[in-house]
Amino acid sequence: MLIRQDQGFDHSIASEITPAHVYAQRRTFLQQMAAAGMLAGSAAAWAQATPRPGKLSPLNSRVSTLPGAQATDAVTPYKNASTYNNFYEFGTDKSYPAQAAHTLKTQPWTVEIEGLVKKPGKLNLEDLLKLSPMEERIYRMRCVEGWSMVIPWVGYSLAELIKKVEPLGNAKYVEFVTLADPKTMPYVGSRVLSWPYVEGLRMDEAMHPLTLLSFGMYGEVLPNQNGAPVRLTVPWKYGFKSGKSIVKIRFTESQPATAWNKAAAHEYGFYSNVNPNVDHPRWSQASERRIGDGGLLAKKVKTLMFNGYEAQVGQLYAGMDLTKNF
Ligand SMILES: Nc1nc2c(c(=O)[nH]1)N[C@H]1C(S)=C(S)[C@@H](COP(=O)(O)O)O[C@H]1N2
Ligand SMILES: [Mo]
Repeated sequence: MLIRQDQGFDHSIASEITPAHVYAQRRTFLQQMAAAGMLAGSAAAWAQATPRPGKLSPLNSRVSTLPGAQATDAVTPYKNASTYNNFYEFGTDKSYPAQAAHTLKTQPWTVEIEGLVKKPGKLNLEDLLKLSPMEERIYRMRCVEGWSMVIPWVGYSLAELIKKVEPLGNAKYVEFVTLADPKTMPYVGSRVLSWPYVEGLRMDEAMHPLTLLSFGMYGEVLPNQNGAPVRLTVPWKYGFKSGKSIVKIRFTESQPATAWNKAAAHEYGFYSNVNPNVDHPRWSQASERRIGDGGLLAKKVKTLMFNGYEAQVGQLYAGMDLTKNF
C-alpha cells in the first residue's frame, strides 16, 4: 500500500472551532453518563476530544453493557472516521465518500425483508428506529487493507430484527443487499464491483448479539459516507462485511454470493474473520495501523484473533479450518 498524504488527515482538531450547541450536547451526554455511573475512560475521552459537525441529529442511546461492546482503546477522532471511508458507490479513493455522498437520499427509506421468513415485507426507517432500544457500543473495526479505527456506534443487535421477522427452519444464511442507485451514486455502473454491493452472514453470526444494526455514530445519526441511514457492523470481521445503506435483508438456505468474493474469490472469502495468522495475498494481516493520531505514519499495533472478540465469537468457528474458510 502506498503511503500518501490523503486529504482528510487534518490534525488541527484542538484548534477547530466547535459550535456552542455541540459543546452543550456533549456536556449533556457526559452528565447522563456520569449519572448512570458509566463515565469510563474512552467514552468520556471521545466525547471531550472529538468536535462534531453538529449538523446531524442526535441519536439517543444507552451505554451497552453487552460483553465486548465497550472497547477501551482510544476512540478514533470523528474527523477521521467520517473522512477516511470505503464506500465504492462513491468512488474508490478514501476521501471521495465524504465529498460525494451528500447526494444520497436517506429519506424515505425502506428495508425489505425477503426469503425464508414468516413475516416478509417492507419496514420503513421510522419503524426500524423504534424496533428496539438504541445502544452505544465502542467497537474496533479493521479493514483488510491494514488500517483500523475505534468507533462509538449507535444501534441495536441485528438479532432483535431477525427475531421479529421469524426466519423459517431452513434459513441458514442472511444476505444484505445495499442501495445501488446510479442517479445518486456516481460509481454504480463502474466495473470495480458488480452492483448492488451484497454481503452475507451465516445465521448464527447474524444472530450473535455483537452483530449491530447501526443507525448512528458518535451520538448522532450516521453521516452518509458511513452508510446512512442503516448499515451493518460486525466487529470481528474485516470492514467489508459491514454493508452500508442496506435496502434488503434476505434469508436463504444456501450461502449468498458476496460482492468482494465475486470480484476476487481467492482474496476475499465468505467468512472474512479478522485473523492475524491468515494473510491476504496482498496485505499482511498480522498488524494494523490505527487511523487517527499520527495519521498515515501511525505506529502499527498487533492484530488480534477475531479482532479481539475471540472470547465472544470464537466458539462460532470451533472445528473449522480457518485457512480454508477465510
Ligand atoms: N455498500 C457498501 N458498503 C461497504 C463498502 C462499500 O464499498 N459499499 N465498503 C466496506 C469496507 S471495505 C469497509 S472497510 C467499511 C468502511 O466503513 P466506514 O467508512 O464506516 O469506516 O464499509 C464496508 N461497507
Ligand atoms: Mo475495508
